[in-house]
Amino acid sequence: MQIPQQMHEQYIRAKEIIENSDDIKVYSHIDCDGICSGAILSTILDRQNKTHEIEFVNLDVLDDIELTHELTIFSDLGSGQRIDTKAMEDQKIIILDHHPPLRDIDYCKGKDYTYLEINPMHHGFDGSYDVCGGGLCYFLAREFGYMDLSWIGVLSAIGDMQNTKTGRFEGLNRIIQQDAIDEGYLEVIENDLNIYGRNTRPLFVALSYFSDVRLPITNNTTETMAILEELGIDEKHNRKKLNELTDEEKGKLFQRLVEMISKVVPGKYVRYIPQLIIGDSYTFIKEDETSFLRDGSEFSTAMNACGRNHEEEIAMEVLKGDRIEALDQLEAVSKTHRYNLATSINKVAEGEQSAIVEMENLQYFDGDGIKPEIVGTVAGMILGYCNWQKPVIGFTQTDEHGLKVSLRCSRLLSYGGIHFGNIIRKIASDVGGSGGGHAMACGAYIPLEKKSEFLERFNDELTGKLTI
Ligand SMILES: [Mn+2]
Repeated sequence: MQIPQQMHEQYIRAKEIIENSDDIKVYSHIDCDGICSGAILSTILDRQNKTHEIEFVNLDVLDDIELTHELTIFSDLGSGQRIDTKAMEDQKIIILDHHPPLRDIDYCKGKDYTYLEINPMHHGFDGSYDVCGGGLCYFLAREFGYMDLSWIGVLSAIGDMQNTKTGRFEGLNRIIQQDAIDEGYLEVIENDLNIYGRNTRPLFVALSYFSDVRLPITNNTTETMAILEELGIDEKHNRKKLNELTDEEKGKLFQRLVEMISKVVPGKYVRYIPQLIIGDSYTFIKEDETSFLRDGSEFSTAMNACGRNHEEEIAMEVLKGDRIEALDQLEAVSKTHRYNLATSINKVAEGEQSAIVEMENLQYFDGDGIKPEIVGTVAGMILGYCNWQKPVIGFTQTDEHGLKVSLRCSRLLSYGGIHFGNIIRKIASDVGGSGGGHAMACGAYIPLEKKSEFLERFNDELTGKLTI
């Protein structure tokens, strides 16, 4: 795998533009991918002695934005927004984005300002699986010779769920992964047993969060302990973490999970079972053995926690190398985040009466009082309490007139071919809102009074699509 010639030429051009600019502003997205993008760009600019400003934003503030600097760089966003309507002569714009582009590759021609958009979709790649924002920024770093930033590119791709379809990286992501291995930052174990919490959670706890399918072990640590003891993996006074298991122990646990899942999934899904529990694992080997930064998934969760709590600067400082003050702050943010999630889940699923309402083809809950930033994560965790064969939708009010909608579903549904990101985009726009996202994790903003209409249309849209 190589960067195509035309794309590489764009990077050479981007490097020149940066070298010839002094007053630089970066806009990046507020999630793990966007934060990684910002950290990579900021490191490049620091090393080039370029003063710069970074702002992490939501997509909605970018349309018709005033450009205030000589050079404005947009990372992990920009391709889908009208960011250059107010561009003045001699201003410069660089976009590094993997989302569907509004403009084609020749758009830059004949403009009186400099416009350079690097988007993998202009070069025949898939922005969901081949490369994401952080990866695109890393290729710029690579052009400057900064291969040591490759691990941040890998982290961005994990955070962006680029590996969900096959359990491994594909396309341009393979280049980034290889650089990170060659530079001594990354170890990849292919087809590893993949259960979230590898480095920080006792395995019996990690297993109890299994929610793609409702199993006897889901939310049941008594059961997970019993199984681990029976398999000879754990003893009462010696509870292990996943990273402490031998290959043989991982094999036994894999077998048992496959048996359990096979009993409850319809035939159509049986062939996808291994994908639920097997995938490449990513270890950042320069991080401390016991740190949550050592495992790619756990590190990316911490980055997302910062985004959801508007603490992107802390996340960026950790990425840029601060392992003292910023790391303490990062732990504090993660802790608050976990506490907020737990209280929200308690409210929705564990109270006297479950707040989950089931319709024919979907289920939903009203997340009254749940912050819009975390309603999606809550929906994902709620899956373990409801019917995995239907998506779960969470609502929460953003202001007097607006509703944030978040959808999560079992990975099995998306492996089965359904893409909820596309469905939610359509239904949201039908009711006067906007939305989009991944196959199994997506969201929308809709007018408050359109909630029932949204639910009805969504439910109708799914008729026949979830048949098993
Ligand atoms: Mn992204």
